[in-house]
Amino acid sequence: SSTSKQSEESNKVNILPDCPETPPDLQGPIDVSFGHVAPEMKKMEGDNPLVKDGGHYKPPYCKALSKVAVIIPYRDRVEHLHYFLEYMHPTLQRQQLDYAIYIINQAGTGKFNRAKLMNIGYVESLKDYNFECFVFHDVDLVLENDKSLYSCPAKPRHLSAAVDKFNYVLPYGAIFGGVTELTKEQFEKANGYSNTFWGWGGEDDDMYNRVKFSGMEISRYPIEISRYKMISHAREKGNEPNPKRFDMIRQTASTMKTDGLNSLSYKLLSKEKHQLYTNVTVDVLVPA
Ligand code: UDH
Repeated sequence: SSTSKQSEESNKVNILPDCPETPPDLQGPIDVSFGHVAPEMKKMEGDNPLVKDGGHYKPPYCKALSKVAVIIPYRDRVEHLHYFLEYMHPTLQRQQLDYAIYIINQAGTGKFNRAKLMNIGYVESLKDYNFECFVFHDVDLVLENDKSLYSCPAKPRHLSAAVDKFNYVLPYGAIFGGVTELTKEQFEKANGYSNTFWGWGGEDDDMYNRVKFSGMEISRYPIEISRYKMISHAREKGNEPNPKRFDMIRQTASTMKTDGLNSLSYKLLSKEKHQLYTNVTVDVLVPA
Protein backbone atom coordinates (compact mmCIF):
# COMPACT_ATOMS: atom_id res chain seq x y z
CA SER A 1 0.00 0.00 0.00
CA SER A 2 1.05 3.60 -0.38
CA THR A 3 1.28 4.02 3.41
CA SER A 4 3.86 1.29 3.82
CA LYS A 5 5.76 2.66 0.85
CA GLN A 6 5.86 6.04 2.54
CA SER A 7 7.16 4.59 5.77
CA GLU A 8 9.77 2.66 3.83
CA GLU A 9 10.88 5.95 2.31
CA SER A 10 11.13 7.69 5.66
CA ASN A 11 12.97 4.70 7.12
CA LYS A 12 15.52 4.96 4.39
CA VAL A 13 16.37 8.46 5.57
CA ASN A 14 16.65 7.28 9.16
CA ILE A 15 18.81 4.24 8.61
CA LEU A 16 21.93 6.09 7.50
CA PRO A 17 24.56 5.14 10.07
CA ASP A 18 26.36 7.88 11.95
CA CYS A 19 29.58 8.97 10.27
CA PRO A 20 32.64 7.72 12.20
CA GLU A 21 34.35 9.99 14.76
CA THR A 22 37.47 9.88 12.61
CA PRO A 23 36.61 10.31 8.92
CA PRO A 24 38.28 7.49 6.97
CA ASP A 25 39.48 9.49 3.94
CA LEU A 26 41.58 12.12 5.67
CA GLN A 27 45.01 12.55 4.14
CA GLY A 28 46.76 14.82 6.65
CA PRO A 29 48.98 17.47 5.05
CA ILE A 30 47.55 19.20 1.97
CA ASP A 31 49.77 20.75 -0.67
CA VAL A 32 48.42 24.29 -0.96
CA SER A 33 49.90 26.91 -3.26
CA PHE A 34 48.74 30.03 -5.06
CA GLY A 35 51.27 30.06 -7.88
CA HIS A 36 48.75 28.91 -10.49
CA VAL A 37 45.76 30.77 -11.86
CA ALA A 38 42.75 29.83 -9.72
CA PRO A 39 40.30 27.56 -11.58
CA GLU A 40 37.15 28.88 -13.23
CA MET A 41 33.91 28.45 -11.30
CA LYS A 42 32.51 26.04 -13.94
CA LYS A 43 35.53 23.77 -13.52
CA MET A 44 35.16 23.70 -9.73
CA GLU A 45 31.43 23.05 -10.02
CA GLY A 46 32.19 20.00 -12.16
CA ASP A 47 34.85 18.86 -9.71
CA ASN A 48 32.40 19.00 -6.76
CA PRO A 49 29.17 17.47 -8.10
CA LEU A 50 27.84 16.58 -4.64
CA VAL A 51 27.99 20.20 -3.49
CA LYS A 52 24.77 22.00 -4.40
CA ASP A 53 22.05 24.49 -3.48
CA GLY A 54 24.22 27.28 -2.13
CA GLY A 55 27.42 25.38 -1.40
CA HIS A 56 25.76 22.72 0.73
CA TYR A 57 27.12 19.17 1.05
CA LYS A 58 25.97 16.20 3.08
CA PRO A 59 27.85 12.92 3.07
CA PRO A 60 25.71 10.49 1.06
CA TYR A 61 26.52 7.32 2.98
CA CYS A 62 26.43 8.40 6.62
CA LYS A 63 24.79 10.90 8.92
CA ALA A 64 27.23 13.75 9.56
CA LEU A 65 28.17 14.34 13.18
CA SER A 66 27.93 18.09 12.76
CA LYS A 67 25.88 20.66 10.80
CA VAL A 68 28.32 23.44 10.00
CA ALA A 69 27.93 26.89 8.44
CA VAL A 70 31.18 28.37 7.14
CA ILE A 71 30.75 32.16 7.28
CA ILE A 72 33.10 34.33 5.19
CA PRO A 73 33.25 38.14 5.52
CA TYR A 74 33.77 39.44 2.02
CA ARG A 75 34.20 42.34 -0.33
CA ASP A 76 35.90 42.30 -3.71
CA ARG A 77 38.26 39.32 -3.27
CA VAL A 78 37.18 37.18 -6.19
CA GLU A 79 40.60 35.62 -6.78
CA HIS A 80 40.83 34.63 -3.10
CA LEU A 81 37.34 33.16 -3.25
CA HIS A 82 38.33 30.90 -6.14
CA TYR A 83 41.41 29.56 -4.33
CA PHE A 84 39.32 29.11 -1.20
CA LEU A 85 36.66 27.07 -2.97
CA GLU A 86 39.24 25.10 -4.93
CA TYR A 87 40.92 23.78 -1.79
CA MET A 88 38.28 23.92 0.92
CA HIS A 89 35.40 22.07 -0.74
CA PRO A 90 37.36 18.82 -1.21
CA THR A 91 38.79 19.12 2.31
CA LEU A 92 35.42 19.64 3.98
CA GLN A 93 33.91 16.74 2.04
CA ARG A 94 36.67 14.44 3.27
CA GLN A 95 35.79 15.61 6.78
CA GLN A 96 32.28 14.18 6.22
CA LEU A 97 30.54 17.27 7.49
CA ASP A 98 27.03 18.45 6.66
CA TYR A 99 28.23 21.92 5.73
CA ALA A 100 27.48 24.98 3.64
CA ILE A 101 29.56 27.99 2.62
CA TYR A 102 28.20 31.52 3.06
CA ILE A 103 29.85 34.57 1.50
CA ILE A 104 28.66 37.66 3.34
CA ASN A 105 29.34 40.41 0.88
CA GLN A 106 29.47 44.01 2.11
CA ALA A 107 27.89 46.34 -0.46
CA GLY A 108 29.30 49.78 -1.19
CA THR A 109 32.70 51.32 -0.55
CA GLY A 110 32.25 52.47 3.06
CA LYS A 111 34.37 51.25 5.96
CA PHE A 112 34.57 47.46 6.12
CA ASN A 113 33.00 45.73 9.14
CA ARG A 114 34.26 42.16 9.40
CA ALA A 115 32.57 41.41 12.74
CA LYS A 116 29.15 42.66 11.74
CA LEU A 117 29.34 40.51 8.60
CA MET A 118 29.95 37.50 10.85
CA ASN A 119 26.79 38.28 12.86
CA ILE A 120 24.81 38.67 9.65
CA GLY A 121 26.13 35.34 8.35
CA TYR A 122 25.07 33.65 11.56
CA VAL A 123 21.51 35.03 11.33
CA GLU A 124 21.09 34.48 7.58
CA SER A 125 22.46 30.92 7.59
CA LEU A 126 20.06 29.94 10.37
CA LYS A 127 17.16 31.09 8.21
CA ASP A 128 18.13 28.34 5.74
CA TYR A 129 18.98 25.32 7.89
CA ASN A 130 19.43 24.24 11.51
CA PHE A 131 23.21 24.67 11.65
CA GLU A 132 24.77 23.84 15.03
CA CYS A 133 28.36 24.91 14.47
CA PHE A 134 29.63 28.17 12.93
CA VAL A 135 33.07 28.58 11.43
CA PHE A 136 34.05 32.25 10.97
CA HIS A 137 36.60 32.23 8.19
CA ASP A 138 38.74 34.84 6.44
CA VAL A 139 38.69 34.23 2.69
CA ASP A 140 42.47 34.48 2.39
CA LEU A 141 43.27 31.51 4.65
CA VAL A 142 43.44 27.96 3.27
CA LEU A 143 43.78 24.95 5.54
CA GLU A 144 46.88 22.79 5.02
CA ASN A 145 45.92 19.73 7.09
CA ASP A 146 42.53 18.05 6.87
CA LYS A 147 42.90 16.54 10.35
CA SER A 148 41.86 19.94 11.64
CA LEU A 149 38.16 19.11 11.63
CA TYR A 150 35.64 21.91 11.24
CA SER A 151 33.27 20.44 13.82
CA CYS A 152 32.80 22.38 17.01
CA PRO A 153 34.28 20.80 20.14
CA ALA A 154 33.15 21.53 23.71
CA LYS A 155 35.00 24.86 23.83
CA PRO A 156 35.15 27.66 21.24
CA ARG A 157 38.10 26.84 19.02
CA HIS A 158 40.72 29.01 17.34
CA LEU A 159 41.63 27.12 14.17
CA SER A 160 44.21 29.31 12.43
CA ALA A 161 46.96 28.93 15.02
CA ALA A 162 49.88 28.39 12.62
CA VAL A 163 49.85 30.63 9.55
CA ASP A 164 52.72 30.79 7.04
CA LYS A 165 52.69 34.61 7.17
CA PHE A 166 53.64 34.35 10.89
CA ASN A 167 56.16 31.57 10.29
CA TYR A 168 53.68 29.00 11.63
CA VAL A 169 54.10 30.38 15.15
CA LEU A 170 51.16 31.47 17.30
CA PRO A 171 51.57 35.30 17.46
CA TYR A 172 50.08 35.62 20.98
CA GLY A 173 48.15 33.35 23.34
CA ALA A 174 44.86 35.24 23.21
CA ILE A 175 44.70 35.52 19.41
CA PHE A 176 41.21 34.66 18.16
CA GLY A 177 41.15 35.93 14.57
CA GLY A 178 41.46 34.37 11.13
CA VAL A 179 39.45 31.17 11.53
CA THR A 180 37.39 30.39 14.64
CA GLU A 181 34.45 28.17 15.45
CA LEU A 182 31.69 28.28 18.01
CA THR A 183 28.50 26.33 18.57
CA LYS A 184 25.16 28.11 18.39
CA GLU A 185 24.95 28.12 22.19
CA GLN A 186 28.47 29.50 22.59
CA PHE A 187 27.94 32.24 20.02
CA GLU A 188 24.65 33.28 21.64
CA LYS A 189 26.25 33.28 25.07
CA ALA A 190 28.85 35.79 23.84
CA ASN A 191 26.09 37.89 22.19
CA GLY A 192 27.92 37.29 18.88
CA TYR A 193 30.50 39.78 17.68
CA SER A 194 30.45 43.53 18.24
CA ASN A 195 28.81 45.52 15.42
CA THR A 196 30.85 48.64 16.07
CA PHE A 197 34.38 47.88 14.80
CA TRP A 198 34.71 49.83 11.52
CA GLY A 199 37.92 49.31 9.55
CA TRP A 200 40.69 46.87 10.36
CA GLY A 201 41.51 45.34 13.73
CA GLY A 202 40.34 44.77 17.28
CA GLU A 203 37.10 42.89 16.60
CA ASP A 204 38.86 39.55 17.04
CA ASP A 205 40.36 40.54 20.40
CA ASP A 206 36.96 41.86 21.46
CA MET A 207 35.51 38.44 20.57
CA TYR A 208 38.19 36.76 22.68
CA ASN A 209 37.07 38.97 25.59
CA ARG A 210 33.43 38.12 24.99
CA VAL A 211 34.19 34.42 25.14
CA LYS A 212 36.20 34.86 28.33
CA PHE A 213 33.66 37.13 30.04
CA SER A 214 30.93 34.61 29.21
CA GLY A 215 32.78 32.06 31.30
CA MET A 216 34.26 30.07 28.42
CA GLU A 217 37.81 29.18 27.42
CA ILE A 218 39.20 28.76 23.95
CA SER A 219 40.81 25.62 22.59
CA ARG A 220 43.20 24.81 19.73
CA TYR A 221 44.46 21.82 17.82
CA PRO A 222 48.13 20.97 18.13
CA ILE A 223 50.22 23.44 16.15
CA GLU A 224 51.26 20.78 13.58
CA ILE A 225 47.65 20.36 12.50
CA SER A 226 46.22 23.88 12.61
CA ARG A 227 48.26 25.10 9.65
CA TYR A 228 47.15 27.62 7.03
CA LYS A 229 48.55 29.38 4.01
CA MET A 230 47.54 33.02 3.60
CA ILE A 231 47.00 34.51 0.15
CA SER A 232 49.07 37.67 0.09
CA HIS A 233 47.38 40.96 -0.69
CA ALA A 234 47.67 44.68 -0.09
CA ARG A 235 45.49 46.48 2.42
CA GLU A 236 42.27 47.67 0.79
CA LYS A 237 40.85 51.15 0.83
CA GLY A 238 38.01 51.14 3.33
CA ASN A 239 39.81 48.74 5.67
CA GLU A 240 42.36 51.07 7.22
CA PRO A 241 43.37 50.27 10.82
CA ASN A 242 40.75 51.50 13.28
CA PRO A 243 42.48 53.92 15.71
CA LYS A 244 39.73 53.39 18.33
CA ARG A 245 40.34 49.67 18.58
CA PHE A 246 42.65 49.76 21.62
CA ASP A 247 40.17 51.77 23.68
CA MET A 248 37.27 49.66 22.51
CA ILE A 249 38.76 46.34 23.58
CA ARG A 250 39.18 47.67 27.10
CA GLN A 251 35.40 48.14 27.31
CA THR A 252 34.20 44.71 26.20
CA ALA A 253 32.86 43.64 29.61
CA SER A 254 30.25 46.39 29.53
CA THR A 255 29.67 46.89 25.77
CA MET A 256 29.05 43.20 25.05
CA LYS A 257 25.72 43.29 26.84
CA THR A 258 24.11 45.73 24.43
CA ASP A 259 26.30 45.50 21.31
CA GLY A 260 26.07 42.24 19.39
CA LEU A 261 23.44 39.83 18.15
CA ASN A 262 20.85 41.61 20.27
CA SER A 263 21.47 44.96 18.52
CA LEU A 264 22.21 43.78 14.98
CA SER A 265 20.67 45.81 12.16
CA TYR A 266 21.37 45.63 8.43
CA LYS A 267 19.59 45.57 5.13
CA LEU A 268 19.54 42.36 3.13
CA LEU A 269 20.04 43.31 -0.52
CA SER A 270 20.16 39.83 -2.07
CA LYS A 271 20.62 36.18 -1.28
CA GLU A 272 21.72 33.99 -4.16
CA LYS A 273 22.31 30.27 -4.07
CA HIS A 274 25.16 29.37 -6.38
CA GLN A 275 26.26 25.76 -6.68
CA LEU A 276 29.38 26.21 -4.55
CA TYR A 277 28.32 28.99 -2.15
CA THR A 278 25.48 31.15 -0.98
CA ASN A 279 26.09 34.83 -1.67
CA VAL A 280 24.45 37.19 0.79
CA THR A 281 24.87 40.85 -0.16
CA VAL A 282 24.13 43.31 2.61
CA ASP A 283 24.07 46.99 3.45
CA VAL A 284 25.81 47.10 6.83
CA LEU A 285 24.56 50.67 7.47
CA VAL A 286 27.93 52.42 7.64
CA PRO A 287 27.61 55.44 9.97
CA ALA A 288 27.67 58.80 8.16
N1 UDH B 1 37.95 41.30 3.63
C1 UDH B 1 37.44 41.36 2.33
N2 UDH B 1 37.58 42.51 1.61
C2 UDH B 1 38.21 43.61 2.10
C3 UDH B 1 38.74 43.54 3.40
C4 UDH B 1 38.60 42.38 4.14
O1 UDH B 1 36.87 40.39 1.84
O2 UDH B 1 38.31 44.61 1.39
C5 UDH B 1 37.71 40.08 4.44
C6 UDH B 1 38.44 38.86 3.94
O3 UDH B 1 37.73 37.71 4.28
C7 UDH B 1 39.73 38.96 4.71
C8 UDH B 1 39.21 39.41 6.08
O4 UDH B 1 38.15 40.28 5.76
O5 UDH B 1 40.40 37.75 4.76
C9 UDH B 1 40.26 40.08 6.94
O6 UDH B 1 40.78 41.25 6.31
P1 UDH B 1 42.31 41.38 5.88
O7 UDH B 1 42.67 40.20 5.07
O8 UDH B 1 42.50 42.72 5.23
O9 UDH B 1 43.06 41.36 7.24
P2 UDH B 1 44.52 40.82 7.44
O10 UDH B 1 44.84 41.05 8.86
O11 UDH B 1 45.41 41.78 6.51
O12 UDH B 1 44.64 39.46 6.86
C10 UDH B 1 45.56 43.12 6.82
C11 UDH B 1 46.22 43.85 5.65
C12 UDH B 1 47.60 43.31 5.44
C13 UDH B 1 48.42 44.21 4.58
C14 UDH B 1 49.83 43.71 4.59
C15 UDH B 1 50.55 44.00 3.34
N3 UDH B 1 51.70 43.14 3.21
